[in-house]
Amino acid sequence: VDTIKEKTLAIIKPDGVNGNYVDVIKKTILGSSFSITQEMQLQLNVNTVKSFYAEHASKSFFSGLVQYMTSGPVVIMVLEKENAIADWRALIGPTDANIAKVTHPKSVRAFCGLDLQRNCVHGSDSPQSAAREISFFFEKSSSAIVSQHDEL
Ligand code: DGI
Repeated sequence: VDTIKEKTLAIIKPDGVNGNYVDVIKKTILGSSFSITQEMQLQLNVNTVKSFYAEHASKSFFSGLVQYMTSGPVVIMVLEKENAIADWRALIGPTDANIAKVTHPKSVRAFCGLDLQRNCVHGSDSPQSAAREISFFFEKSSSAIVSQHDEL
C-alpha cells in the first residue's frame, strides 16, 4: 500500500543546541518513524528571524523572540513521513515548555524546553507553513537569505 509522505520543517532552537539536546532530539525524531531529508546548522541573523516570524511582527514578544533566535546556532531539518506536520507538532508538545512538562510530559518541549520563549524546538503548523518554511531555508531560490549566514 502506498503512503503519501509529507514534509515539515523542524528547528532545534538555541537553547536546544546550547543544552546539548541535538543528538537526543534526532534520536527521538528517527525513533518516531521520521526521516531527516535535509539538515544544516546555522547562526541566524536578525533579518532572517524577522522574516521567518513575520506573522508575529506586531506582538509584544517579537523583539525577545528575535533576540533569542539569534543568540546561538540552530539546527534546521526537513522531516518526512506520512502525516509529518501534525505528528511533529504532537511530538514537540505545547508552545509553553512549562505547560508541556505538566500536560505532555513525554513531549520534546517537556524534556528540553525551558519556558514559553525558550521552548527548544519549532515545527510548522500547517501545510502552507511547511511549504513556506522549507523553501525559506532550503530552496536554491532562497539562497540569498541563507547565504547571509555563516553555515557552520
Ligand atoms: O508554533 P509555536 O512555536 O508553538 O508558537 P507560535 O507560532 O505561536 O509562536 C512562535 C514562537 O514565539 C514560540 O515558539 C515562542 C514565542 N512565543 C509565542 N507566544 C509567546 C512567545 N514568547 C513569549 N515570550 N510570549 C508569548 O506569549
